[in-house]
Amino acid sequence: MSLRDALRVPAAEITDEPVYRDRRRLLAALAAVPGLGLAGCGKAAPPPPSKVVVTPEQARSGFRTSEPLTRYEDVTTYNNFYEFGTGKGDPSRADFTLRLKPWSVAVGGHCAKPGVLALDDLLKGVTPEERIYRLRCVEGWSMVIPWLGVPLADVLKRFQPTSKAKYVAFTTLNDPKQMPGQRYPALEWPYREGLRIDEAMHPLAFLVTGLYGKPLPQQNGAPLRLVVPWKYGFKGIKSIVAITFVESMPFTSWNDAQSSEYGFFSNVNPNVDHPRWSQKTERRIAGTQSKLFAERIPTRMFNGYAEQVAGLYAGMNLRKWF
Ligand SMILES: Nc1nc2c(c(=O)[nH]1)N[C@H]1C(S)=C(S)[C@@H](COP(=O)(O)O)O[C@H]1N2
Ligand SMILES: [Mo]
Repeated sequence: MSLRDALRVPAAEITDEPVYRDRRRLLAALAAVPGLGLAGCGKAAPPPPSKVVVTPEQARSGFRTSEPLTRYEDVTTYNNFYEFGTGKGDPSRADFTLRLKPWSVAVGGHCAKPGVLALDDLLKGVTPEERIYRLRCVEGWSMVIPWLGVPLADVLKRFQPTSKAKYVAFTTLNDPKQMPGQRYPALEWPYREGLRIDEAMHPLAFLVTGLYGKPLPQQNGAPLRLVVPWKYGFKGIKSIVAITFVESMPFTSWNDAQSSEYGFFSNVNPNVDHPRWSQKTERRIAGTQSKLFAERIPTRMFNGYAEQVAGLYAGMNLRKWF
């Protein structure tokens, strides 16, 4: 059985060979956990499954969608990661300069149990999951990606944030030797992002260690990145080295670069255009659709996750707090 089959068979649908299939799924999940050394070494990635099977429960939670997946080859060659160049093809063409081991994450600020943890320890005991999320970039393209990772809340709770922790700030590695694009002032380095604490604790907020059952490639934010599926893609900060509980709205890179164009919240919203382009539609790069000519589809409020997240913003003017 191929990995692609393993990924498309939800546990509930398994009727034959249950042990074998479960093991394949587990291996795929574990491959994303650093330190376990189960990474698929250099083998070509599988093509996307033609149809992903999603249980009603998974659909209700937003954890999986049955929309056609974006091909592995597109997910890993059409990237935004300015630390490795500003062109879409730059990050995947870059040398492998990131030193992934050891990798540690400093968790601190307003919490009872701050610490600097090796990545393995940060994730220890938290069960890895596969989530199939839509990713909508503020530039107007989108993908559907099977991520591997853990709910952000499960990790954050262990540090026991205090009542002063109103926001969570995230920081990317700052080292021009490992990230050659940092020699150029494309953004103010290190890349920084942030969430309000209730957003960070939402079950859809995901800390990602892999995709398509394999460890995260450097260009997708190895070894640890954030994915917040109802927000524009730039909130999904890559190669995280620090997580800090803070009391006031933190500095975020794109908001600082151009606050009239990139808000702190950056929830996907087809009714609030970017000053220089419409956000009503998007080019969906998925299935057989190529990057250049992908079909335009309507953009959905909160990227289609309104049912799950609209409550976080009840009473807020989303034109003001864009
Ligand atoms: N550190 C860092 N994180 C980043 C970026 C970046 O340039 N640097 N780009 C962001 C943007 S604009 C998008 S759309 C997503 C793209 O993720 P992907 O390349 O895995 O699709 O990563 C986000 N995270
Ligand atoms: Mo983006």
